[in-house]
Amino acid sequence: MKFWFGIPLWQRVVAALVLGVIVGLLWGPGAESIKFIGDIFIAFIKMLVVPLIFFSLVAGVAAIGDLRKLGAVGWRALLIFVVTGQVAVWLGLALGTIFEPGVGLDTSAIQMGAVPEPAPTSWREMLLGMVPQSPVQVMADVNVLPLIIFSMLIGIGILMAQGEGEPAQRIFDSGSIVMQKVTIIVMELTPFGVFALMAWVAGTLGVPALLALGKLVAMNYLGCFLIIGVMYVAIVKLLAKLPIMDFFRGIVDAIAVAYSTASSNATLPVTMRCVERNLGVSRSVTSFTTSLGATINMDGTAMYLGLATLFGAQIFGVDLSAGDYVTIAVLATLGSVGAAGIPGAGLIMMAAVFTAVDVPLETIAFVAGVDRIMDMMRTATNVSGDAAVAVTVGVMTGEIDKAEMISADDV
Ligand code: DAS
Repeated sequence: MKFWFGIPLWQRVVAALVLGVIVGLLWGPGAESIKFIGDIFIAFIKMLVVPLIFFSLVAGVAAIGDLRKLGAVGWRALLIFVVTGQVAVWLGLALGTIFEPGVGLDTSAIQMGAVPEPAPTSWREMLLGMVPQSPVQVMADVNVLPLIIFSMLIGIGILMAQGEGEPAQRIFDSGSIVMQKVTIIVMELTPFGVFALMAWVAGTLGVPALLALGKLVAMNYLGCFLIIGVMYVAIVKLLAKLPIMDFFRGIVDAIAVAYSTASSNATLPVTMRCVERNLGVSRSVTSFTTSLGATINMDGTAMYLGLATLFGAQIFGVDLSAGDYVTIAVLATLGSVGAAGIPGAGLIMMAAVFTAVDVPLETIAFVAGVDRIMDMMRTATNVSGDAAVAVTVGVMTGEIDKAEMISADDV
C-alpha cells in the first residue's frame, strides 16, 4: 500500500492508461467484460456532481464578500473573469467545430441504446426550465443549470445577509472543503477506472478510437496554449503593460506545481507567493484575486467543457443546433465557475453539461482514460489566468510595486 500511494497519482494513471490500451488491443471485444469497473468509477464521479457544485459554488460566491465593499478590485477581477471565461468557452467550441476530433469514429459497437433526440424547446421553455422551482427535484434529477442558479442565489443571499449569513457561510465553506476531500478519495479510483475503460475502448473500437482520443488531447493542449499564449499575453501586455517574460518568469513555479498536481487549490499557496513576491502585487489584491480565481476562474476547464461536449456529440452522432451551442457556452462557463480547483473537476462537470444537451454520458467513460493528462494542462492554464488577472488588477488599482517585480534577467 505504501509503495502504491508513494507513486504520484498522475503517474499511476498514465501507467494504467498504457496498460489498459495494451490489454484492450490484445484482448479485443472481450475487454467489455471489465468495463463495469470503469462504470463504478464513473458512477462515483456522477455522485460528486450535485454536492460539489452546490457547496463549492455557494462558498465561492459568498467568498466574494460584501458586494458594496467589492470595490475597484473586485469588480475589475470579476469582469475579467467573465470575459476570459466566455472567450475560452467559444475557443473550445471553435476548436471542436473546426478540427472535429470525434467525427468519423464508428461507435455503434459501444452505443448504449438509441441516442435520445433532444426535444425541441423554445427559448421561452429553456428560460422557464432554468428556474429551480423545486430545488430538491433539481438535485435529484442532476439538472445542473437550475442547480447552479439556485447555488448562486444562495451565495448572493449569504452576501446580502452579511453578519447573519455567516453561520450559513461557514457551513458551505466547510461543506466545500469536505466535498473536495471526498473528491480526492474518489480520484484514487482513477487508475482502476482508467485501466478498465481504456481496455474497453481499445478492445471494442481499436486504434481509430485511440486516434480520436489523441486528437482530443491535442486539441485540449492547443486550446490551453492559445489561452495562455494569446489571451493572457494580451492581457498582461495591453492591460497590465508589463514585460511578458518577467510575468511568466514570475509564475513558472506555480505553473509547474499546477501541472503536476492538477489542482488549482493545491497550487494556490504557490500562486499567491509568485504573484506577491515575484510580481510585486500587494497582499490584499493577491489574496482576493487568486483565491477567488482558484474557485471561479477556470478558463482551461471552460474551454475543455466546450470542446469535450462537441467531441461527445461527434462520436455519438448527436446533431447540435445553434441554440445548443449557446446552451453549451452558458453551461460550460457556469460549470467552470461551479467546478472546484481539484483534480478531475472538469471530468465531473462534463456529466453536468452533457445532461443538458443530451450528449450520451458514455462519452465520460470514453474520455476518462485520458482526462488526467488533459487536466494537468487545464490546471496550469487556470492558474496562469488567476495570476494574469491578479497582476492586471494590481496595476489598474495601483496595488503593485514594479520595483519588486523580478526581471527575466534575474537568475
Ligand atoms: N483540476 C482542475 C483545477 O484544479 C481543472 C480541471 O479539472 O479542469 O483547476
